[in-house]
Amino acid sequence: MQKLCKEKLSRDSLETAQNRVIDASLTLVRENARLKKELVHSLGGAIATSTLLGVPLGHNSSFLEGPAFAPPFIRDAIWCGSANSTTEEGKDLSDLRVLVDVGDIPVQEMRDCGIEDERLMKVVGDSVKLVMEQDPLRPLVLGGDHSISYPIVRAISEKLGGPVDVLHFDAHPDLYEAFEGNYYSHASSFARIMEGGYARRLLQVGIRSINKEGREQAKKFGVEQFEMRHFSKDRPFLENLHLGEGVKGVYISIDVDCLDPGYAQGVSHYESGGLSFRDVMNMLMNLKGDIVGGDVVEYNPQRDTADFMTSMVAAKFVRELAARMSK
Ligand SMILES: [Mn+2]
Repeated sequence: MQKLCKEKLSRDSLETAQNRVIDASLTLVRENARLKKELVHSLGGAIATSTLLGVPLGHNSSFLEGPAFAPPFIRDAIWCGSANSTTEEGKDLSDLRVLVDVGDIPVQEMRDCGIEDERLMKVVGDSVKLVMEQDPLRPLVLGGDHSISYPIVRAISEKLGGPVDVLHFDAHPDLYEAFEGNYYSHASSFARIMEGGYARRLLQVGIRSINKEGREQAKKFGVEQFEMRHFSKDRPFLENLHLGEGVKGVYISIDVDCLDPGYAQGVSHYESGGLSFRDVMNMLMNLKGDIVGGDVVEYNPQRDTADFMTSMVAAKFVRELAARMSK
């Protein structure tokens, strides 16, 4: 931003121009969401319609930034002709009452304008709120690195007027106070969520890369961590979860690296000894609770196999989560 200022524009006129770009981005989300809501109503309405919102943001990753390119790959895979549009429990994703899409936030374009993280994260949250304003739409966000879960959960909690319960699938707890000095790091998003009071309970499942700080932060925030080394013992509990009672509902965050890398090579952080896709599905399918939003993050197409197999894995998470959220 300083560079842009020095070259051509005063700080004030730059900020005015940046705000116009932000407004244009929010207007596109708002109008898309409004149209999709009208279409859902014209089909007889729904109680909850899963709404895809892409956040192509990868610069808060500590290792590789490929998740910035993920949303279009996941969309392609959702609608890939090799599969049909019916989910495992029989929902038809081509029914707009089940699933709609409001497109991507132009993250890179905003960064090119010198818009920095504090405002960028607010745009992510404001976009989520614009989706929620069009009842029955509920946000299902395509990442992006995991830093985006913070503004999403913050926005949902602010919009609903209280905390939610968060079910978080990941190899990593993402609880660093500020990873490598980055307050918005993808490794710190759940510290931000907990210190903000946006979650009552945070359940982390699939954890197998955790150090002293991760355990101390979990203790400090009262996080319920379910480590892979105890998974066979925890499985009966995790396959019978009832969350969101007495708060504003349940939020589900799926980091694709919760899976063993044998199931999902297209991620930035390979950590062996992870969950199978079916393990996650068993927990999701049996979960009782009102799902108010979710994300699927950390898919990295730049690390995927030549035929983009992991895009199909991320897409199946999205498809099945969309089916669970919609009603
Ligand atoms: Mn992770």
